[in-house]
Amino acid sequence: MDDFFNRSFSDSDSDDNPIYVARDPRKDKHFDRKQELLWNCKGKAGKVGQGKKPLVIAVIGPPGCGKSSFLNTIFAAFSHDCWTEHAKYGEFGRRDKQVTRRLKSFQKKVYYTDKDEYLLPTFLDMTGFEDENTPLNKELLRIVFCGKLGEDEELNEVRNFGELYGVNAVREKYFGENYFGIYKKQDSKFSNPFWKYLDFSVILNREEYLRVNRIIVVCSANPHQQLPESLFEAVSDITNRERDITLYGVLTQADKYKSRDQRVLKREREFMRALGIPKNRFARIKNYCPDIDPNMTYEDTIIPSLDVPVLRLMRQLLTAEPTDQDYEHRQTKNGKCVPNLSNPCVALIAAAVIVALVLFVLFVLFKLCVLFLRI
Ligand SMILES: Nc1nc2c(ncn2[C@@H]2O[C@H](COP(=O)(O)OP(=O)(O)OP(=O)(O)O)[C@@H](O)[C@H]2O)c(=O)[nH]1
Ligand SMILES: [Mg+2]
Repeated sequence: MDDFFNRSFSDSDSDDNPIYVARDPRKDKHFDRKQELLWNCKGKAGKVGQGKKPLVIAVIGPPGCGKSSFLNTIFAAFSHDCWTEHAKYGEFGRRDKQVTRRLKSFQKKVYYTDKDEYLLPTFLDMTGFEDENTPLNKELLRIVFCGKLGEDEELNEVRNFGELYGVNAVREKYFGENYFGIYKKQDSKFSNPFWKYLDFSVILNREEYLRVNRIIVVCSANPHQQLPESLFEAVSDITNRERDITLYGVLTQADKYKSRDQRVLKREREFMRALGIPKNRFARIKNYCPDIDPNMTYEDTIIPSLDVPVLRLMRQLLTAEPTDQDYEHRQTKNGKCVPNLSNPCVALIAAAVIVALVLFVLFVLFKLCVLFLRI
């Protein structure tokens, strides 16, 4: 097949850097830089057996800003062959419904095809957050960051629950230590009044699913859209006060504006200021999307020029932090990875094994004594 360059780019507004889509990505001038950054990322992520766990990265932001598209762009950046729609994306607002409604996690094995032992992160995609700094919205953020929302669960259901029973009920349901209780369902499916009284749901203290280590806040670069500053306030509040999580920021739809567009530059500054993040934790990016390449050639290839800014951000994001602890393992002085006995669970198992061994030795001694006494 011809290896010509498909000179396709956004027909909207303007673009000072047209996106070239090469059928053979090795012919793209950004190809070598992409490979270099990929190695940097893998080096930072580390390998299995080094006392680390894969990071959990949550991608959050207002509805329809390009969160799922951004995740697919990250996966393409980690790939050598082509873009794939792992996270479902689409046009927001058709039926006033968000495209992503349930929490979806993407582990390395889902998006990465190489057979190596690098600890590439697990990413979380979810529904967009409302632009509110209310106690309920903060509680929803806390639930996500502390890993209390499980796979395929809907954040909007938690919101509805909170609106019905109040924020304290949400807190108790998701964080209540040793809290076991029942609450009466409002929407009982039984018409018989007797059964209605028995239709309760049990509230249990929730297991931790995927505790978040890093957050990427995504927003559109569109300068005509209001920045969700109340949401940013709530996010900063929770990450500073409740948990020590590092925030990163991404503005999508960079393809629609000139890189020196003053309105977008102003938005960038306001975005970073509102989130309290420095420039090295920020990226303005172009997602893989039909606006970039209407023929969607990227279903058969990758576009290194889109991957490079994403991998630069990933390299920063994968840099180890003191809070990235693996509670199940620790590293010895000579670099070995051994179970961490300060973890209550591992300590309990270790104690049980020791007790079993002692009992076994006592039993053998007892048997030997009996044998000697008989002789
Ligand atoms: N031109 C352009 N369009 C984009 C970009 N990123 C996303 N889009 C488009 O924006 C629309 C929404 O993208 P999604 O990725 O579904 O957004 P989302 O934030 O996941 O949406 P919800 O899950 O509904 O909250 C889609 O039509 C995308 O093609 C981008 O960088 N440039
Ligand atoms: Mg989505």
